[in-house]
Amino acid sequence: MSGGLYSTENKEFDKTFDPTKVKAYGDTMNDGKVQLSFTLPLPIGDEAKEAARQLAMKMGIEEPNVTHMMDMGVGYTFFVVYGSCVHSVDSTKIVVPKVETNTMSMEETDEFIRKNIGRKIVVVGACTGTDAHTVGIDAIMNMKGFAGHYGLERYQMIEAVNMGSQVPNEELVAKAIELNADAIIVSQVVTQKNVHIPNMTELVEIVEAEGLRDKVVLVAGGPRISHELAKELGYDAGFGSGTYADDVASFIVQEMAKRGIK
Ligand code: B12
Repeated sequence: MSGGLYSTENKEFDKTFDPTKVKAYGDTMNDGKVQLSFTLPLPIGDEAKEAARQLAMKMGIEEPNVTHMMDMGVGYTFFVVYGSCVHSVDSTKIVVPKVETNTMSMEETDEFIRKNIGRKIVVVGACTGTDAHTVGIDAIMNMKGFAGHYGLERYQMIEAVNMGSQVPNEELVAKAIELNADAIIVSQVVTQKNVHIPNMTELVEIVEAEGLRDKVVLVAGGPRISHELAKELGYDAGFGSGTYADDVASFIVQEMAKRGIK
């Protein structure tokens, strides 16, 4: 076998590699070596260090070595622990739902729109709810884009409207209606206590209540947003870390073409 997730390439020196029982790699195959960091709500000292060691053992770390501890103040201590994790994963059984799109360059997407839709498309985006993180949605929408990939504002055939952060779902949908948007794109970065779930759900409900669901392509993104989660919540696609405008633009225009939207 060669290539892909189960590749045995470059493992000819160690015949003990088993794709059905993959363990963490330190410096020899299957040694299970991992490093983890966490904070305990305990004051720094030998007892806190021992608590960190015991907790690591309960996590399946054999012979844990507390290599670093730091006083975080007011009775909290930060730890770095090194050890051998006993657990393994069967990499042959892994299935990750992904957005199925042929990612095109900005020029190819513009050309695709000219050929298949015949007019500029309108994309409205925001980071919604109480979420104040603007960098993700800016990376996708702003002219300069992210990591050498221009944002949607740079596309000749896309009218991109970035509403910024902390935008209520009602306002986002109202703007989409006002501009006759073809796509609504949403950023969610804060996922503490699953705050993104009701917020993302509310948007879908408003879009449906306005009778827009078949008309707009609905996309969500953020570091902890998976395609699977977005689909579950009623979106057409979800994009995680490392997404570029190219991925989103390609998805939107191909989805529009699939639905026959002109
Ligand atoms: C910068 C930052 C802030 C800044 C934000 C400034 C700003 N204008 O954006 C400030 C200081 C305001 C801030 C505040 C808070 N933050 Co903050 N913040 C960060 C930090 C350090 C970087 C985020 C970032 O800019 N990433 C860079 C961008 C490019 O990456 P990205 O967002 O993942 O975007 C990419 C993809 O996810 C995707 N994507 C994102 N959005 C979209 C949308 C669409 C449509 C698509 C297709 C793709 C897409 O494409 C992007 C490019 O590839 C992260 C930690 C980290 N290192 O990630 C914490 C982090 C996100 N913050 C966090 C927290 C908890 C907060 C606060 C709640 C802290 C507090 N207790 O007050 C507040 C929340 C305020 C609020 N109301 O939202 C946590 C979130 C934890 C969680 N699981 O929810 C993090 C992870 C830090 C941590 N480890 O605890 N934060």
